[in-house]
Amino acid sequence: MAIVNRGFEGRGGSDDQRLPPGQHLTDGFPVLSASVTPLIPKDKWELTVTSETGTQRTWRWHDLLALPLESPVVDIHCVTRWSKLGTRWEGVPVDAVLADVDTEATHVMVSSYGGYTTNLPLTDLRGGKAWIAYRYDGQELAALHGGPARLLVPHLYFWKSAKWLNGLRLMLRDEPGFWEGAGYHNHGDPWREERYEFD
Ligand SMILES: Nc1nc2c(c(=O)[nH]1)N[C@H]1C(S)=C(S)[C@@H](COP(=O)(O)O)O[C@H]1N2
Ligand SMILES: [Mo]
Repeated sequence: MAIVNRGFEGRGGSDDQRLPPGQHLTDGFPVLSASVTPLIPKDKWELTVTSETGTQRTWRWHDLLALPLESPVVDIHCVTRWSKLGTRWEGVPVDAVLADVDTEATHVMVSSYGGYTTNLPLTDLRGGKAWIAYRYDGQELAALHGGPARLLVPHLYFWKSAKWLNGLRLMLRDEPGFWEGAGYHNHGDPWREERYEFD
C-alpha cells in the first residue's frame, strides 16, 4: 500500500472565524441521509469513473488501497446550519482516480449506492480539494457516515460529500443532482451562503 500521509490543516483562526455565516458549531456528528443506509461489503464495493465519451474505469477496494493515502483535517458545514471543526479523515485524493482520465469535461455527476446524486464543477474535485474518504477519526468509516467510502469536499456544503460513493460521471455540460434539482444551490459554497437556488 502506498502511504504518503501528508498532513492537512483546517482553515486557521479562532472557532468563530472558522464558522461560515449562519452556521453554529456542533460537537456531535449528525447523520443526514435521504435514504436507508446501504450496506456494501468492501469486496463488492466499486467506483466507476465514466468519461464523456463513455470510457469507463472501475476501481475496486484493493485498487483504492493502492493509491496514495492522505489525512485531511477539515471543517465541515451542513446546509441545515451545523458545522463541525477539525474533523479527521483518511482517504485518497480524487486527483488520483482522475489522473489517467482523458477528458474535456467541465462538470461531474457523483453517484452513490442507494441512488443519491450530486453535481460539481470538475475544478472543485481537483487540485487536492476533495477526497475519497474511507476512515474517520482513526477508524473505518461507519456505514451511517458513508462507508465503505464517501466523497469528502469540505470547502462546499456537506451535501456535496456523497456517502456510499459509487460513480463519477464526467460531463461536458452541467446537470443538477438530487438536492440541486430540489431547490438547493447548484454550487454550495458555505462562505458565500450558497444555500438555495436563488441565493
Ligand atoms: N448518498 C448520500 N450522500 C449524502 C447524503 C445522502 O442523503 N445520501 N446526505 C448529504 C448531506 S445533506 C450531508 S449533511 C452529509 C451528511 O453526512 P453524515 O451523515 O456523515 O453527517 O452527507 C451528504 N451525503
Ligand atoms: Mo446536509
